[in-house]
Amino acid sequence: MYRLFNTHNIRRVREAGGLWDFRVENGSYSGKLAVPSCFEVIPALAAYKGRAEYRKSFELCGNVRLTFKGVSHTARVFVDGAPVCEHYNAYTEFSADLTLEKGQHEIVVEVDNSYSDASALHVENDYYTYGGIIRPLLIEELSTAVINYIHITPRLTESGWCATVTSEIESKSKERAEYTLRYSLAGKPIGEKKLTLAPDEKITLTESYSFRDVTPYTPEEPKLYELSATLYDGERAVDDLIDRVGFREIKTEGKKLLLNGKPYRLLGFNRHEDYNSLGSSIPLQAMMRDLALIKESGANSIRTCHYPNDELFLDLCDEMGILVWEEAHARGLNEKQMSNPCFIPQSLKCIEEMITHHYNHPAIFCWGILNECVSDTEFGRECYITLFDRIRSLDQSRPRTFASNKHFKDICFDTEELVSINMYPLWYTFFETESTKRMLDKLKDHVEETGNSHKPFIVSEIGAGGIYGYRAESACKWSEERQAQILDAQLTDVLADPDVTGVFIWQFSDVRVDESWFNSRPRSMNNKGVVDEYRRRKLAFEVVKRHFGGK
Ligand code: ADA
Repeated sequence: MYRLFNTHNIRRVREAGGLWDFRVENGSYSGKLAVPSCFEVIPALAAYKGRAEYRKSFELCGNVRLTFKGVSHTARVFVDGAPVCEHYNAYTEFSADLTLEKGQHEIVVEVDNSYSDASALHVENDYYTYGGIIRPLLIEELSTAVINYIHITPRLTESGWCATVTSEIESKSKERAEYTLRYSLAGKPIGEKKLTLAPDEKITLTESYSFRDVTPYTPEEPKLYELSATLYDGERAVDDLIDRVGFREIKTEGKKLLLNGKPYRLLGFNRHEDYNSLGSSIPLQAMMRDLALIKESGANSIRTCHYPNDELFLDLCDEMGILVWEEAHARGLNEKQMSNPCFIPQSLKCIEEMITHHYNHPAIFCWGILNECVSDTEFGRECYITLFDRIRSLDQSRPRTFASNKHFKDICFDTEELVSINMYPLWYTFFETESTKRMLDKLKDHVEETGNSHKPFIVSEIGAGGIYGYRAESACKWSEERQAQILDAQLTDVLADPDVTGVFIWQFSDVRVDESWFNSRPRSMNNKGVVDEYRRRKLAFEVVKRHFGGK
């Protein structure tokens, strides 16, 4: 399963899952491997870093699109021995279009999860880069033209809801042809457009429609509508694409974040895609388990630290009314790493793929970039501006932000619509350790000095470590008791401050990290979860539930 709803009635799409022939370059394993999955599910490969190869044959014919929802972290794809595409970054979708004679065709996917100068975003880090075809792979049968995406931007006007609908249509034919594109919402026709495509031409069409009698999307009532686009050649339907829309608007008004005009306070978690021995390839039932716990805690939002998430998870957030800060891939990169010539191109590509494929999710309320990167130098500032400009060129409907740890030296608060700050008072000794309130007040004063106190202010990370099952009367650091005490004190001060628009606890669950982080990460894990990697609750879970009003 790759979406929670049917995305096509005309286009034939099948999942190319199941068992593939698989081997790793160093010869330590060859056999079968499930797609999707991380290759770390094979015990012998639990710490494997390097190249691996998947191989499987399929009956294919005509215009075919191979759509990869996620390959970690570099993919090189071959069909019948010929290279067809390659892609960098584990967390965004990519595809390859082919025209094939009818018959058996062998697909080979070469995967690499090792670190090198060719990888500016997947680096040794405080989360783990797993390996493999971690998300679904689709085989799509195309006709003479294809609808690549439909983007829907709802807007509330005096006379009710309307929406701009932008579609990208691509010719897969060597002939010039005329088509009709028909839209419908929840099965009701809403409009059509005539178009002509030259051979191999790609065009975008934008229309506005009004929707008088729709129910707004709110977290309390997350009403979703299926919007479908169908492409006709005469009266013959040649392609279609169905996506979902929620009629909601995100705006800021001073320090407030407005959802459909009403102030909304974010009570959230940072959540990595890491599910104990399944790694970053998480099935629907495990996503459900996380969201059930998150909902039970009283949280109403999630930050996808530090990369775009699986769209199946975003579908669930849409359905459950859990708002999402989705983030382009980057964590804690220094000036040398941001000077890697691959850094800007790989970051821009990640942003383009993230927004192109996730644009319609009503749960996504903002786009984030460059977590704790270099936002305190002119060089770094240019990078933030370059990436934020690309976001704005792709989406004018959502605010932008980045989580800063440069605090009193940060010079980029003016480049974003939401000011977000990571802070760990009472945990890390280099922070103000007596009082979260004092630390918060100092940070807000600095934001005011930089002329950005008129914007919503979010505590994008706050928390402490606690090792599941380690109980100590001393309540020493790494005990569950101390983690619960610190989170209690932090949340008391943060939530008592009316200037704080939202808070995201670091973090939902314990996650694996690169071994180079072992000295500050017992078990080579980031142990700041309120549940451990098996989703077993720590004492801190009940503390969060009390502060977030969980039931
Ligand atoms: C930073 C970083 C997180 C994590 C956290 C921690 O704020 O953004 O990814 O590393 O610190 O656990 O210290």
